[in-house]
Amino acid sequence: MSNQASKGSILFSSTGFSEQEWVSRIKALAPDREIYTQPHPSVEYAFLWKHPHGQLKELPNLKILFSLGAGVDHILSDKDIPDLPIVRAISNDLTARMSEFVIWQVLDHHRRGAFYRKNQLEKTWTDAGYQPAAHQIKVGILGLGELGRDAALKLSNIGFEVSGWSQSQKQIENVVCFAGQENLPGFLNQLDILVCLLPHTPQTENILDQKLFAHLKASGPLGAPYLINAGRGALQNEDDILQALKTGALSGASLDVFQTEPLAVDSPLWEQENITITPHIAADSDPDALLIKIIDQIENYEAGKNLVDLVDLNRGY
Ligand code: NDP
Ligand code: OXD
Repeated sequence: MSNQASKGSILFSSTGFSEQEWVSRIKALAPDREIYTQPHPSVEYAFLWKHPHGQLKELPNLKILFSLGAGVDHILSDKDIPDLPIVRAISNDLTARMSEFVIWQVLDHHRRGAFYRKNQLEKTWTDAGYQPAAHQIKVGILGLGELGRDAALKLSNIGFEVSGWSQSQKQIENVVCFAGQENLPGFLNQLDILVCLLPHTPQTENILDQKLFAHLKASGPLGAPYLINAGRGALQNEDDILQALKTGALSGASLDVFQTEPLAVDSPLWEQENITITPHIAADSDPDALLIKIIDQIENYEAGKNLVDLVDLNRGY
């Protein structure tokens, strides 16, 4: 039908995602829309993951920026983004995958995975001593948003004693909720395992540093506290983490994100026995789970409905 008004076209722009795979999925879900992989004046919607900065500044028909990730620091760090609504990725698929990652790392530390893997390599039949039960272990989550809340509830269901920290006060069943800068030390000083699921903003940048580690307690049933960061690399001071491992302020760390990604081959983090490194895979989502929601949002928007999952530009997340 050639007289039908054409539907708003889409720009897909990413670094690190397979363009071929994503574009073919977008085409399958939105067969009636043009898809571009380079800026084009007709583009109305931009699907973004680490796009080349400056690329969006002269697109006269652009209406909405969609982040293909939960985090939007990759968009907000572009000084040339147009003043348009930004919608971020929130999906049950992504949330469930992040909780899987957090539970994996918490349980691996709790049940002394590294110790037993090393013993197996050396064919050594030795136990690690008394194994505390989950209810004896205090896990704290920095960030009680979409991801932190789900991880907190699931860890609590396993039996861990769970607390969390956020900007605004939360109420979550069986989770002790702390809020605000003034309550950060009280949150930190009771923990055995610290999980970070904060977004990267000017306020949270470098938050995992020596000053924060100084608030952690010296020892608990598993020894010194253990750090898990799946938020962003910019939240962590890697020199301070190495120093904290040296002094014993931290017993180990699971890091999924890094100041510079990919992590440089000469980074001393690779050499640390008590660090588990994963290459930013904590919650790699099913593209369809994200795209179905985005295309639905576009259809709703074109039908006059309000957008959901909008980024609050004042808060920066
Ligand atoms: P949300 O925006 O839903 O939650 C963010 C949480 O952090 C909120 O509870 C918020 O508090 C809290 N927060 C933000 N700033 C501060 C601050 N200054 N002080 C105290 N608390 C603060 O984000 P999501 O849970 O969806 O995602 C979190 C982050 O996880 C993403 O931004 C991204 O960086 C990372 N991520 C990493 C992935 C990976 O594979 N490694 C995958 C997906 C996401 P409040 O609720 O009061 O606003
Ligand atoms: C995200 C990520 O922000 O994968 O979704 O890091």
